[in-house]
Amino acid sequence: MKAMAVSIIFLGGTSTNVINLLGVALVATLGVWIVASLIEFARNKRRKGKRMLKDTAHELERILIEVAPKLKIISEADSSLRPSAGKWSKKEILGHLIDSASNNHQRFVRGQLSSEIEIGGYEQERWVNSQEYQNEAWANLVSLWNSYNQHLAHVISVVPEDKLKNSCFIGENEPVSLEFLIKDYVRHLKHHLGQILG
Ligand code: NI
Repeated sequence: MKAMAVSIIFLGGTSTNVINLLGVALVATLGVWIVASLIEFARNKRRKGKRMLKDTAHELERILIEVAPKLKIISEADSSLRPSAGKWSKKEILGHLIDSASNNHQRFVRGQLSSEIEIGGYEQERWVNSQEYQNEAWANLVSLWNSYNQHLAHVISVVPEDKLKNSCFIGENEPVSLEFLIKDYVRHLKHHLGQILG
């Protein structure tokens, strides 16, 4: 650029030419800088999204490895016990977590298919009652819950990071992002596991 400016002066250009040329150079440099910054910003955002997905999938896998053996040794009698009238037994809490897995499986997949989706909510008490988890074998529930979550950990790990901001309208609630749903799924799971193992 300096060489060009010098050559223009040499060819008889005025100082106005030089100032114009410097102006163009400045605008071009600024333009390049802005584009480079935007590309870097988008790259960082993608990296952050990818990291969140990998971390969440690993956390879920770690929970399964740690918790599944503890669940397996709980007896049929203990798992059926309701702490008080109207409170869920361990079987019913784990059943609720299976319902959460199956509903969130739908959300995690459908939530990738378009930037805005509507999905019905689920009535948690009625789902637990209508399936009579209380009358199902504990070992079967533990096995289903464990396998379903192994699959969900895989599903989470392969969500494209550019889908994380997709909006999901669930029932009558305010829309939430797919990213929120994924994080909230594991938070909810930990909460109920605490009730079973606490
Ligand atoms: Ni719950």
